[in-house]
Formats: sequence, structure tokens, C-alpha cells
Amino acid sequence: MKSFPETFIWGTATASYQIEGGAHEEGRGESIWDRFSRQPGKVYQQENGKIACDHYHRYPEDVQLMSELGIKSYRFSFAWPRLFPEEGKFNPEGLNFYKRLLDELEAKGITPTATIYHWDLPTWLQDKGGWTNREIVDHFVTYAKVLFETFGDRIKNWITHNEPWCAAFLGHALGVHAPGHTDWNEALIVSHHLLLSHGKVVELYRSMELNGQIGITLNLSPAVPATNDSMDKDAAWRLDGFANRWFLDPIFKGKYPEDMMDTYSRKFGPLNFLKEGDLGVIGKPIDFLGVNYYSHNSISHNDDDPVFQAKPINETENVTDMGWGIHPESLYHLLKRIQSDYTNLPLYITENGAAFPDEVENGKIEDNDRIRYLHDHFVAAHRFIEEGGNLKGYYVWSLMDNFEWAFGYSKRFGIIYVDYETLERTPKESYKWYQNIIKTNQID
Ligand code: IFM
Repeated sequence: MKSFPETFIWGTATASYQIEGGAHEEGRGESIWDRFSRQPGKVYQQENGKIACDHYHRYPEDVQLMSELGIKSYRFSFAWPRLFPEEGKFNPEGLNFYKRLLDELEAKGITPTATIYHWDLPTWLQDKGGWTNREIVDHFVTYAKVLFETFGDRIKNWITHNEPWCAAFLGHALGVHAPGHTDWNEALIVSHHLLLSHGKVVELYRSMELNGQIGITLNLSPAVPATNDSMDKDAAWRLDGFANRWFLDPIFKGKYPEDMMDTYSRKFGPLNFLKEGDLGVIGKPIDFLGVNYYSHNSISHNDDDPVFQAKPINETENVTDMGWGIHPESLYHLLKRIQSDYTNLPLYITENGAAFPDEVENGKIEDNDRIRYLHDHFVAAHRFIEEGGNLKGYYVWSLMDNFEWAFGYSKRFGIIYVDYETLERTPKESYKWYQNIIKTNQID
């Protein structure tokens, strides 16, 4: 048996748009995902988050399920459009739901970890250019300030952004996430403004002298060369720059990677969104790094790809319902690499989990494939800790099945099954298995 440190934080994670519903409650405004999901062809079967899991009304039941599960910490995100539904309008009522949620969590002894931005931008801000407009940085600071003033004494763990790579590149270069744009130059500007707003909010948090910790969550995906050929190795390095170094370097080294600056300026023109002093702000010291890990990418050189001359290839049939290869060993290598190349700060796995096509049979969901996935990733995390790695906690994605963005409700990541007709929750076998891991703090 492998034991985890006594102080290890076991948790689960969710995000506002994916579970809350309550789209018009207490003055909530519209988000870019409400708008995007109305456009035909963008989201599977044109589904949306209007009701989602109805967590907005069912949160006491959900917190009860968290409590029975035994988690020490729950990671959720705030919905920006609940607080600032229209330009120039602050909606104090928008805070009420989170007050009630925190009451419930506190009553059960569950520590909240809050993400400030998990992709549900108010549409009034999108109409002003969204993350392409540098002014958004000030709006983000105003929004975060309200959260810190209201909840700074109750929430001690803050995450500025969730997966800025997705918001920037899936949303603005590849067009598969809201707002659905396909302009690489825009995506680069967006990535910079997301990082800048992160740094500004870290500065704000420090200036308020609140007693807690603040960090950022990145989705990191090791880029593994498909062969030993130097062409494939170089291609993998470029995709590592795209997915990982473009975010890790400015946060921990105070500069963008030069090879990527060269590639991007050659392809898309001068990077004049980068102003003097920005990198100093982005590199402001943080307290921890949140790592979202799902899979690695096996990369080969490919001249058909216009930006990086590199393409991920399918190298395994052992995949989840998302088609993502299952590679627990890469989680270990990723954590080692963060430690050796970037930081010895506390790390948290802020998301890890898997979608599988679960079915209810005789009232049970036998998701052995998910149990295997989690087991193998927990073992990889344990190996890192055993070797002295500074990993402090692990949040399984996700507490319950939810709105999986462009895939709508067709992909189930939860350890609790949600029947979208009745909204009934049924713990899967993986929930019971995780319950036991948390209770014993051990894995075999
Ligand atoms: O559902 C998402 C989550 O919102 C962000 N990280 C990846 C998850 C699975 O795709």
C-alpha cells in the first residue's frame, strides 16, 4: 500500500457554467457560452448551460454528496455575469448564491478553492472586444476585487484563471470554444491579456493583505516525440512551446520563450500587444501552481500544419471517450519537469479525470475504466511525492457529469452520474472507490 502525506488534500472540481444552471436567477447576465451555444453547429445538439445540473438550486444535495465522499476541499468557479450582468452595473444579489454555497461547505467542514475565471465571460465585455481589448484587464481586477472584499476572509485558496490556453487558442484560433473566432493573432493577444490580468490580480491580492494563497491553473500536456528522429523531436519542442512553455515561461521566468516569439512574429506579425512592464506583472510571485492533466500528445513532424509543422498522432487505442490517450506515466514526468525546469512551489492537480460512456444498470454505474484511470494517475502522483515532489493536493474532475463545452452533455466526466431528464444524482462505483481512498489515504 502507498500512503499519501497526512496533510494531502483530496478534492473534486467543477465550474460555474458547466453545473450551475440558474441562468436568469438573481439578475445573472448573459455569458459568451450562452450566446455561443445558441449558434447552430457549435455545441453538440445545440445544448446549453441554462439548466445544466441545476446546482444553483440543488447545491445542498451536492454538498451533502461531497461530505459523504469525504473530500477536504471543493474547487468551484465564480460566474462573472452574475456579478456584472451589464456594462456599468454591479449586481450585489449575484453574490448570494456563493454565500449560500460557502455556508453549506463550511457547515460540512469542506475547504473552498475558488477559480475566478473559468470561461464564462459576460457578453457585454465580449461586445467590447473581450480578451482582445486590453481594457479587460481593469474589468477583471474590478471583478476580482469584489470577490476578495466579499469572500477574502472565507476563501483562502484562489485561482485567477483556469486553463488560459483553452480560452485563448480554442476560443480564438481554433474556433471550437466561445467566442468561436479563428484568428491566431487574436489568440496571441488574448493569451497575453489573460496572463496580464492574472498578474494584476495577484498584485491586488497582495495589496489587500489577505490571509490566503493565490495561484493559476494551467492545462499542461507533455509533447512527446513520436520517434527518435530529430525532425519529430523538434516538432514536439514547438508544440511544447505552444501548449506549455508559452504560459509557464512568463509566469516563472518572466519572459516568453524566444523560439515561440520568433515563430509567432514571423507568422502573424509584430507582437506589439507586449508592453513595457507587462512581463514583470505576469511574473509576480504566486503561492502555488494548479496543474490540469488529462493526457499527453505524441508529436510528429508534419509539413501540412501551417503554424508549427507538427501534428499529434494517435499512438494508442487505450483512450477515453474524448479520444484522449491514457498515459499516467506522463503525469509523473510532467510534475518532475515542472519541478526541475520551473519551480519548487506547492503543486496541486486541480483537475484530472476521464470521460467514459457510463450507463446505469440496475441502479448502478460500474465505471471500472474510470477507477483504473484514476488509480493509475494517483500512483503516478504518489511516485512524485515519494521522491520528494511538492504535490499538496488532487482534485478529481469532476464531482458530477456536466456540460462538457462543445460536446454538450454527451461526455460524462463525473464520479456522480446525472440523469439530465430528472436531474437525479447517482454516485458511480468510482465515487465509492474514491471515498475509500480518501478515508484510508492510501492506494494499492
Ligand atoms: O470540462 C473541462 C474543464 O472545464 C476544463 N478542463 C478540462 C475539462 C475536461 O475537458
